[in-house]
Amino acid sequence: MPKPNQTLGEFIIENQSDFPGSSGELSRLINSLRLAAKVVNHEVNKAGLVDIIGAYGETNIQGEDQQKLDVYANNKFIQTLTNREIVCGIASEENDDFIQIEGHKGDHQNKYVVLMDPLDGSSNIDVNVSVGTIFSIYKRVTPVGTPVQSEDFLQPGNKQVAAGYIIYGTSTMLVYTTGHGVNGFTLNPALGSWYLSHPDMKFPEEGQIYSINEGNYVHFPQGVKDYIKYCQQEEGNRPYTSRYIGSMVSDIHRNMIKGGIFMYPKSSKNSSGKLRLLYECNPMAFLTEQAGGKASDGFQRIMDIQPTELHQRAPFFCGSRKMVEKAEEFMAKAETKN
Ligand code: P6P
Repeated sequence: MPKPNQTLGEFIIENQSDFPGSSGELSRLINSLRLAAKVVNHEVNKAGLVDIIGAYGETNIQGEDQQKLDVYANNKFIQTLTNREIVCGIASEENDDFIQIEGHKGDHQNKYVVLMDPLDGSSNIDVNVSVGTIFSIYKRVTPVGTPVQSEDFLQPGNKQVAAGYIIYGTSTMLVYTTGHGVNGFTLNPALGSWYLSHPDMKFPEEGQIYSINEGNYVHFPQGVKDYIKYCQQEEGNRPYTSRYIGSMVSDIHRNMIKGGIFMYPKSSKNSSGKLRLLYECNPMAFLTEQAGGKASDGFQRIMDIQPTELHQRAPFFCGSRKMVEKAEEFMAKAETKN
């Protein structure tokens, strides 16, 4: 049972038995992510000091080449995961192909693969809006040797062994699941320690917040338009409140705490939506379901989709179970009319 103010390290040790047969690798993997998160957090929180750290493409006062923060974050997570001898491969939004991690024995024996969006919403950094890192962890399918994309990376979301996000907001939090519920840890930057601030997080079954970029309204499918109108009608506990930050981790984190639905549907502009299935939709869906919520593409469970490409996109409806079910009703109704 989670203990309030427990440190992340204590929590991982106490719950090691949750991962039978992992002999500690998965715990070490979570540990390496929390280390990288601290380093990235420090850099993200300096982002406003462009004059000191220098904008991308320039050199900072130490004469170092300034990297874009998403490139910086990507490099930090890859470097940390590589050094820890736990993963045999990493796929990232920042890299066209996955990265093979040979391991010190040069035999690719490491058991896990990680897929990540190292800094989602990075365009918000310049306007001081919170951003996030999203990660998804699978056990490799091929027994040993160089990982194979189709086998080890293109796994459906229902095979994830762990997933989580780091949100760099008014405080920095690591929220993750290993299939045994969702727990949130807040970083105390003075001590560099993460404390269990949100034990056993649960998505409220119902909510009154809907999150979608209504600027795309004219491009949405009829079912989405009908659901948005439903949210705005004066009836019962409606109209709902519209809240859209434009940073998915922040929008879903808020909705998980307060109740709500986040939608990035397909449109006549984006035929499969904008969000990436493997390292944005699937990890957020795993967390959402573990917290009692629901995540679909408007019709089918997101985590049941069999991926065919590393960077493929998917329409995304995620949040309070009853709200997602209502949106799916509108999608189905509009579909039958077509
Ligand atoms: P739009 C950020 O770029 C992101 O990938 C998600 O974090 C966010 O929900 C979405 O795109 C915002 O996209 O088209 O509404 O600006």
